[in-house]
Amino acid sequence: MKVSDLIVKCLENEGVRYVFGVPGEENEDLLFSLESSSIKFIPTRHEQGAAFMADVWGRLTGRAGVCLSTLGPGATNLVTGVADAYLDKSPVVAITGQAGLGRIQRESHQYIDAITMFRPITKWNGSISDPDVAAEMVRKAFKVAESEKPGATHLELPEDIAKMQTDRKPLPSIRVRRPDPDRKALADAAALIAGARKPLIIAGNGAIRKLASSQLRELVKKCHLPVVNTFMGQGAIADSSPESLFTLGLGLRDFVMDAVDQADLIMTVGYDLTEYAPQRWNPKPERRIIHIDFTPAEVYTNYQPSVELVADISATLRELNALIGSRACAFDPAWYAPIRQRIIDDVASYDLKDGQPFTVPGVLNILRSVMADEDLLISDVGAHKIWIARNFPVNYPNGCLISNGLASMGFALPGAVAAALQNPQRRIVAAMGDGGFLMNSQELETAKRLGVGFTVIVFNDNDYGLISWKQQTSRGHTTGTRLTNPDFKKYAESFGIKGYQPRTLTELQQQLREAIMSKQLCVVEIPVDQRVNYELVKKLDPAQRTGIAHGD
Ligand SMILES: Cc1ncc(C[n+]2csc(CCOP(=O)(O)OP(=O)(O)O)c2C)c(N)n1
Repeated sequence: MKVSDLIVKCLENEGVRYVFGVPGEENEDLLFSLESSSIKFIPTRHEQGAAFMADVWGRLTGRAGVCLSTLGPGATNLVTGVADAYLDKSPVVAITGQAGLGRIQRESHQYIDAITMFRPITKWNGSISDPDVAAEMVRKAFKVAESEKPGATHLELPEDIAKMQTDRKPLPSIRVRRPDPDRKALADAAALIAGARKPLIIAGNGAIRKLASSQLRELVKKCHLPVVNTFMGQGAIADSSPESLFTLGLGLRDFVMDAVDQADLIMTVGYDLTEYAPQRWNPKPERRIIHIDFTPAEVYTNYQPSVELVADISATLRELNALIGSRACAFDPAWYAPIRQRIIDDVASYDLKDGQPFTVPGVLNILRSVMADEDLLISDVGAHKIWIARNFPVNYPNGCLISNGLASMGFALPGAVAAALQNPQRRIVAAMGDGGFLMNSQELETAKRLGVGFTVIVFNDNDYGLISWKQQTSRGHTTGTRLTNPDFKKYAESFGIKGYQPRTLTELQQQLREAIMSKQLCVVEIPVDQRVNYELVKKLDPAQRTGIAHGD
């Protein structure tokens, strides 16, 4: 069999349904092999869009999303999306074409060393330099990408190898069971919890993978343990439940920090340091911490766990549930209930009033009332992301996706394409700033061509808003952030899709509802007032002059 045919057989064997990408001369054989397979090749308008689609497919399914590019410029265009999957722990297999083996030893048209380029942003990568190793390498790319913690892998396929013959077959894809937690560590953790006065859980990215959230919810309910989630842990427990203290992750001292400060024991569940550095919530390293994750804790002065439960998170929480049940451990919610109430009241205080300018948190309150729990909100990166993380209650694991490891603008719109393909019944809203929208708005054409439906919300402040927010707060003025924009309604219409431009509160409410309920591809441009950002700084910490978001 031809190598490119074998690779496609291997992809089918891995359960791949879509390959997102841009064609080129050097991936031609693979494209034609895909043509006669059960896998659909989705041409995108930029390789970055393809990588973000694969990234979101991976987040939602737990199975690797696949993106494809040609060599050189195709491969460099994939980089941001692949890096996003790598830092956000999403399983992705990126495949790039390459020049034939006969010309890569010398300076050569479009040739760059893609293996070296992808190495720091992948868990593993390699070039298929022999027809007989192709099947093995594809299996390895999927196994490594999908095993905890998931991430991106990369395969390079030189064009001459793609045409060669081999008699190898796809390797079976066998699910590997993850280890159970250690007995002694479990007992130590249970004893720490039983001896604590004010324990608190930080639920991170890992808490929404591999069914961990149902066990977490059980433990939390039984013991009335308060939970804060990171941006990417949204929905691990329902924000509607009395134990939720919403989101941790703002550079500012948000209300939730009162609970984190008071806690005498912190139990982290699937917490990724990439999202929010420990010194931000744990300035005193002596605090007791229980680390529950698929992998051991990073060595970090401000993160020195007393116990590490390194195993499958779901299995660990199940065991802990059983152990703690017999100790009848229940905490009094009185210490954190007022903090939760303060957060809820604060969110409600942003309800929009007639005649007032629109604000992101005000729009989010309308969105929350229109969207059902199981609907999906995908956030891009910017000031709106801070508000989405802080003010948009999530009751469903993966009910809100945020790129917060790499925190790359341009993620949401292509992400929504993949989410809509993955579940055409689901209502999906992709929210972004005017900056992020025009970074990848070309994928509207991909969505339109595919016939998928979702709502794009563009929060328009004619500005790289988050950067202005930071600059203004730290220096009193802004530079290099102002933008001008096209007419977004006409822009949407030029793609043959509906554009909305609400200008009054009634129009905003009606048009948002109409857009979301229609499940049609459309763009809603909402002008937003930035002053609410500066007011948040004053409200949370008038003395604080720097740091709105962590590392954006
Ligand atoms: C690809 C990329 N480039 C630059 C940045 C730095 N950055 C973070 S937020 C931001 C501004 C975002 O502006 P916009 O999309 O309009 O959203 P807003 O902040 O106005 O809500 C920038 C430039 C980034 N995170 N990702």
